[in-house]
Amino acid sequence: MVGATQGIMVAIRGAAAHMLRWRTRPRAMSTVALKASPTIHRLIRDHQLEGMAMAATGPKGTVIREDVEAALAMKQEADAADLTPITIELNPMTTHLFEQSLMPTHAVTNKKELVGYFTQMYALRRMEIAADVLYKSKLVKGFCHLYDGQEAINIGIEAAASRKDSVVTSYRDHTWQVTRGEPMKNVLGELLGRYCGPAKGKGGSMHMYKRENNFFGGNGIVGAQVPVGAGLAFAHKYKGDGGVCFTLYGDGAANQGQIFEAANMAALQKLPLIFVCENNQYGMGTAKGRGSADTRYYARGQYMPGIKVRVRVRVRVRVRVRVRVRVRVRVRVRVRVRVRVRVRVRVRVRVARPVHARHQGAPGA
Ligand SMILES: Cc1ncc(C[n+]2csc(CCOP(=O)(O)OP(=O)(O)O)c2C)c(N)n1
Ligand SMILES: [Mg+2]
Repeated sequence: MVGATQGIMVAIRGAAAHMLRWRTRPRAMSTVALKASPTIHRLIRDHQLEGMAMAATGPKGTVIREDVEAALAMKQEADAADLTPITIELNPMTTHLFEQSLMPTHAVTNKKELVGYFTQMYALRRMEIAADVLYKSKLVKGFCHLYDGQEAINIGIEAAASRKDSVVTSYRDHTWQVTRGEPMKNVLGELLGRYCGPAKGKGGSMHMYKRENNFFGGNGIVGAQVPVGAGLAFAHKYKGDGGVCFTLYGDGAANQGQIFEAANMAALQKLPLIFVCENNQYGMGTAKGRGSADTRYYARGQYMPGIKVRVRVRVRVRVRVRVRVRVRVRVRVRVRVRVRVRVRVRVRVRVARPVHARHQGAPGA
């Protein structure tokens, strides 16, 4: 049993390390297979052409300088194509107390940026799936709250924010720890109670934290992070460092009294605070309509401007956050997450033969 457990852990660690490569270093493929002199190998490495198909026009099929230069030209051409601007039309935004004319109608991006976002979201999804597997293997002690399906909120906000802006969130904090600079293997290590984790393995799933990059956790008490966010925003204003605070909470938490208290203080003191209500339609199995008298979360706090964002298109999150940063007003962003669950049920029907048939043999037997 111990052997099996260790085996699973080694496999997960290996998977995490593999997934991590997008953050730590570009994928380097061996150039040893190429027949070339050490100088040419160095040239290939310097131009980051490892793994790229390349002609070998030198003597005895060796790669020579001209081949490397041709490959470099091809790469530069492809890179330039990846930077061609792509314009995405945005649906009209639903807003509350917000100057409609300030709302952008389109976003400009490019292939490189989009692929980058997708790669990050995909890696985060894989990490959450690994955490899920660990949890279901009973290797994670305590709680384990996943963020799969909501990665776009994380990547969208991070695309518009900088590390000088602070973030505080609920217990769905694994991916935030990664985007704030923690290697994935440490996040998974924290779940497994390992010393490499951000809380030295003593905090577990809900207690990620990275002070040096302005990530203030990971909070297990529903809604408790919102007043903390108001405090962080106050610190930004007091220090005059130009930072803003993103405080994230769920649709279930949105009905808590402390959210309204924090909103009142933030509005009174004009704090650089963005309330992000992540509406995944449920609070512990209770549908939003059964828990909230008003489900227009972006319009809560009648004195605060708000924008409703559908995060299926990540660019929208970035655009809206950028709008907020530009106009320097407090904004309540309501993020609606659409979760699709596909359940496959396999039903096996067995029809027992009637008793008399069993005794007498099947017809024709
Ligand atoms: C003060 C407090 N009350 C109750 C709970 C138990 N609890 C854990 S998660 C949860 C639901 C929260 O729903 P929501 O805010 O929508 O977040 P989601 O889990 O959907 O991201 C509740 C009630 C808690 N952790 N803290
Ligand atoms: Mg919810």
